[in-house]
Amino acid sequence: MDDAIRKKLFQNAKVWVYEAGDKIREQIHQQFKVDTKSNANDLVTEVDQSTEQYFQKQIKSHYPNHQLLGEEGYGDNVQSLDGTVWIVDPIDGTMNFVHQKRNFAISVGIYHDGVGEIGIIYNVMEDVLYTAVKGEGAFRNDKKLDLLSNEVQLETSIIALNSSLACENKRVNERKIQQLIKDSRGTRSYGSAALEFAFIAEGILDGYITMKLAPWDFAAGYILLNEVGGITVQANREPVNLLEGNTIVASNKQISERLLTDYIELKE
Ligand code: 2AM
Ligand code: CA
Repeated sequence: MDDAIRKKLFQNAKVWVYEAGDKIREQIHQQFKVDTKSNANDLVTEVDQSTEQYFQKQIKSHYPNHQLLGEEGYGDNVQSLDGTVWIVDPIDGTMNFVHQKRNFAISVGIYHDGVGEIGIIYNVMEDVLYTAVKGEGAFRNDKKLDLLSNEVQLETSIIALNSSLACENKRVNERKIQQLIKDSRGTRSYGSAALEFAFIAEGILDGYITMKLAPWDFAAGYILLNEVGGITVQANREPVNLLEGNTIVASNKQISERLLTDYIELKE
């Protein structure tokens, strides 16, 4: 992608994310409708929907040739990553949004011909914006983030886990995950994949393992983590697939290898 085009795209995306954040903060203490999707704990609100519609309108009016892959279905039926594709989660961490009214993020990843160009994760209630532009590093607000250290050992690491990993009948061997809980310094579960990626990029978490994530959950985080030298792969060591669900291992290079070798055992 041409540098000037990428720069303008980044400016626009940032403005729209901030505007969407303003709208969410305006609505958060009002009554909003909460529905369920695939199961009783899979929540969606009018705010998720109106936020995605806002992105849809902005993207289509400024960039009619771009595609939008969005969680709430107001985008396109994206079948390939050819051209420019916006992968948007209007609210990542909807359960936190509903129950806690904090700890959720807007997540926007922009890909061109399959290459991650721009990643933006906005922690709406803390007003912290994480950004990454390919080849230019990652930022937390105006502060450039350091490259991840490969010195850190698993025994002194904090690893974020999606809690369903420790349950039986999942795709990974839960006993190995239980061992990881013992062997690492500590584990956390924040309930927003986008924020969990951002926290690794920031260096306040050392890794993240999670069951099936949708592309919009990690599209921005993947770009952010790339820019600080982090590794994001599927649990079977294959590259992530931005068009389907992935079981994800994200961390610095050294911890990534250790997690994949010692703690991830896939079930049939
Ligand atoms: P969401 O809030 O946008 O649904 C919580 O552990 C993380 O997993 C959140 O990022 C959440 O995103 C995501 N998540 C929750 N349910 C999911 C599902 N059924 N498929 C994929 N991701 C999910
Ligand atoms: Ca969401």
